[in-house]
Amino acid sequence: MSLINNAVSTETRGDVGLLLIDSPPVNALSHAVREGLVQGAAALNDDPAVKVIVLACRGRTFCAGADITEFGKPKREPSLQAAIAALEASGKPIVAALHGAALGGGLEVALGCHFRVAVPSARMGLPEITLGIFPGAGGTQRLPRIIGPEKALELIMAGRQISAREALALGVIDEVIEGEPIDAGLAFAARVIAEGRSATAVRDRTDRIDATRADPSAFDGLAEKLTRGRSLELAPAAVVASVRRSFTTPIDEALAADTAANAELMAGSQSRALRYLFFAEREAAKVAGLPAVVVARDVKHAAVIGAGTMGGGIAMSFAAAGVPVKLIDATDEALQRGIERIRGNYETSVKRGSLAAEAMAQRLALISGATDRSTAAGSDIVIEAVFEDEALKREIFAELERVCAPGTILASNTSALDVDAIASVLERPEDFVGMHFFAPANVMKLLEVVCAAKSGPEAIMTAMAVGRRIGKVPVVSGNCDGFIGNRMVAKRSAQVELLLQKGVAPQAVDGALKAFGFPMGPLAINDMSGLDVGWSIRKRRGTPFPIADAICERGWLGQKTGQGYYKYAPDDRTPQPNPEVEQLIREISAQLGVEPREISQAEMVERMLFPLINEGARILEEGIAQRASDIDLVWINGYGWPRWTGGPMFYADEVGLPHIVKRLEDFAGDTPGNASLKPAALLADLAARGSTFAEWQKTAQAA
Ligand code: 3H9
Repeated sequence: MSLINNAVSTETRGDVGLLLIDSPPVNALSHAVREGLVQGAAALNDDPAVKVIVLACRGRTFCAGADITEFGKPKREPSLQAAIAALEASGKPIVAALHGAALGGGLEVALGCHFRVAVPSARMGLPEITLGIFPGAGGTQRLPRIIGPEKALELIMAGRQISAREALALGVIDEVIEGEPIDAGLAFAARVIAEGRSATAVRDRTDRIDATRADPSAFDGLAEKLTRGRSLELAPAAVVASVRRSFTTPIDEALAADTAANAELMAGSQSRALRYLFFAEREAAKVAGLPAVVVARDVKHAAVIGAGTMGGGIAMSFAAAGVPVKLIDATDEALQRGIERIRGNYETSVKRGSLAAEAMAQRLALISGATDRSTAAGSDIVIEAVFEDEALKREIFAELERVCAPGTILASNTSALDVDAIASVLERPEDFVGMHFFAPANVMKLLEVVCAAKSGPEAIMTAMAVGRRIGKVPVVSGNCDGFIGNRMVAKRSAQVELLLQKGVAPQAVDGALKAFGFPMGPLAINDMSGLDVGWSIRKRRGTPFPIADAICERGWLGQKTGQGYYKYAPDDRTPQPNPEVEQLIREISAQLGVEPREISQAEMVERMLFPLINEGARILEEGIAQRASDIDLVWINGYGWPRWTGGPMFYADEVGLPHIVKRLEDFAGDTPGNASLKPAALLADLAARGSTFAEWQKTAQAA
């Protein structure tokens, strides 16, 4: 073995040269790897004994792409494009042998090779769009040349990963070979030599792009469809423009244009935000303050108490991850209703084509039903998802503790109750934890893992691990009214009510946040969930909202009653302006003596978002959230905050904390008595020091 540098080495096996990357944890294409690839390929080309080169990677994966930690830093040659060009120009054919994941730049490297083989478990894809950039190291030029521009566009726009089988069917790879990746590469290389196979560099192929060049109408139609509704994001249009260059522009010119376009995206705030979220998701898995080694308990069976919409959604999440789950409700009727609702959801997915009929059957087979809570015994985790009645929840947990073995995780899906009060009935409170799912629980990614005062490390880590296993993004929260997300949302709701009182129509309120990038406005969401939900919370808290309450008093409870803030035609969920509500708003504003005035969209956005950011700062001060980035994940995954702005705390840093403090003071000035608009001490302090939430987080983590 010859070491080229600390990341790349070469070996010879008979007449095959091995070019090996070994750069843990994921063989990202750091400067050392790029340099090693160029020098290693040159060394093997100079070796007269070598006829074919196999490029493979050590460790758990082929290559996770460009080294994201290098983005935003000064560029070092060779660039990834240049390293790939060197491989493609190799006088001896190179076979890329893929295992684990070949993602982004990792797949682009493989596309620069002359042949590609993969072990059956390998996955590949170009996920750059999820980082706000596009595969600018040739992925947008080479993938269309082997699978056609339309298929390439679909894969790159979705950032979707495909299996080795799908890659073979599409023509991304030449063969799927069982066994160790290096052996697979060597076996294929031996055949290349024996059969004297000639190799055409992908850049020189035109057979799959000729048809689109002659008639781009299918490509144009697809591009229009795939960018629809994404006009606020910069990367999708850049992907389309770049893939279009694959059939309109000579490749070297196209690659140069790609470099310039990608550099611009990479330097912009959208890509910065998306890269930040990539690391934030990994950081969120770490729970501060727990003993160094805590092993999550193995969850082989789960049970859910309560077969309502929430319980059913949670059960569906377990079934989707292949975990057998028992759904338990008090009566056979409630149970059957719950199971029928699940079946109905699956049937809709099958009709839409998003779920195969066999997968539906497999998932249904994993969901069993029972009416006796004692049948939860034998499950490794039991999640209670009954309605928000503290006495009932306590009774359920007392019984569960009696019937389940010590060590069974007992979790409550409460969104509104004090988890310490629920846990107070338990003799083993260390086994108890809150697991707050978001509706629809089978779809929404957010899971708040709520730590009660006595929740044990294993219960917390098991909830986090099981959450990830069932496809959620778990975030740790301390115990307080509303936990992280709903506590912050309450501050926005108060401002929404005030905007209505100032004479702004519901569609203008929602329009402002939609223009910011939220998929739905808060009032349309309230109509969808049912206005009685917030009404009962306001009554409990003693915080009346004159307009919202008046709407509820008239029996207008949202979509389910045909009108709420908006009107709805029968069987149509499209919100239509509601003149009756607009009249009601005028009447109540007049009674309250509020002078209606024009409010710009920018001001509405600030009025709705800055108070919730302020509450986020309080949540950090109190240690309810571990990190500012955890708060961002809550909003991105549970409340539709547009990903490309990074979440509320990242966005606050981008806007500048002094501006936020100033605007909060302005709003407090025209909203007397609203104490929550007073800038939080942490926010005021960071703003005064010219600091940011990101810097605060870095210092807190280092401490
Ligand atoms: C790109 O390629 C651009 C090009 O087109 C060129 C344009 C000009 N860089 O996820 P894990 C770290 S853009 C740096 O927990 P898993 C990660 O932070 C790139 N670091 O493991 C973590 O660190 P820590 C396109 C990276 O087994 C550790 O590795 N590629 C990178 O669950 C383990 O990661 C992508 O977007 C990276 N590229 O999943 C793929 N990737 O231990 C990104 C990972 O300190 N990566 N790290 O927390 C992934 O999707 C997953 O990491 C992967 C492994 C599936 C590979």
